[in-house]
Amino acid sequence: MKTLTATLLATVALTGAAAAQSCEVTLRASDTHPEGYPTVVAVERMGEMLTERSDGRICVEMFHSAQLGEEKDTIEQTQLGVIDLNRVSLGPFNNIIEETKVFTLPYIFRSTEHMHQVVDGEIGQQILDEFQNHQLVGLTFYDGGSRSFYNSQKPITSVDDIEGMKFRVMQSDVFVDMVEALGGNATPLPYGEVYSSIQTGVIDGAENNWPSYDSSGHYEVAPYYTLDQHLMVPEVLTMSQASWNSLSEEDQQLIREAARESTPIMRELWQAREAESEQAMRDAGVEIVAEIDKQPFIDAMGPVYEKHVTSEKLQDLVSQIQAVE
Ligand code: GTR
Repeated sequence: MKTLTATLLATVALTGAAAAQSCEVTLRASDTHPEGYPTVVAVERMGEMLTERSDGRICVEMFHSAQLGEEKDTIEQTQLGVIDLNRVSLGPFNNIIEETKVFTLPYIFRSTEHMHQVVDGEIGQQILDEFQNHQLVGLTFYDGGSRSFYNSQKPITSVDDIEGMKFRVMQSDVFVDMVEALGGNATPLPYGEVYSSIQTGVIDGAENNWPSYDSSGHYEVAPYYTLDQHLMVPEVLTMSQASWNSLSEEDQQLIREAARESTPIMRELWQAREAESEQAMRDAGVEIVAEIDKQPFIDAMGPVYEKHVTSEKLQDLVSQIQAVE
């Protein structure tokens, strides 16, 4: 009996060890958002698909909540191969991959549907392909909703109210120029520094979508939110080219497919989360300016386009995006 139990235990232990060891490849994934956020869940689901389809050989280990650093730093780490998978906004790529600017221009997308048509089509693929020239592999796009201004001072009801106000922007010159074109002052800062910077009055506010405004707690220190929806910045799932090159073509294909399949999952989660967060913000007592004339905001963006859409390549991409129905 004793021997049998011992044998059984040994077998269980062995199976356990084998299961733990069967992940031949563990991809370290980074995200600035907390557990349960749509981008985090989508990459975790992608990991489950990969593990299943590779018979347990490939696993994804998620480091959420900026555990591996702020986006600008994690991008560098991904280029170096320290981080394997990185889900980031396209914004911080602007200063590295010029072509990404076209998807981050203010009011470039007319609607979520327009953005989906563009990023899911040929233009989206062209932008993903650009990552290859920067030690990265562009896998798929996720939604980032519409971004609007919020601040600690007053309800913004027109462009004139922005005059002289200080806003944090993502680390990209496009967004610095965007705020300046509206008469404000822009401070590029990592996401993780926004809360305390508003709290201490270093900046008056920032801009983001409902779920980020909610999950970051920024609404606690900046309770005025104006739905001017100046940006719709897609998010992107990237992989380190160094990690990519270490895999077989079959495994690369598995990753490409699972990444692509994670996009509709993300979008469904996103839609629900956007509505939930908007409601949570209303319940928390945020003062929302929902009725705002966007035309003066749109009209003010001319200089941003002039300054950033300079090469023929970018001009052509912008025209192509605008032509998509
Ligand atoms: C969020 C986005 C993040 C990050 C953040 C920011 O909407 O999902 O990836 O870019 O905005 O403002 O830094």
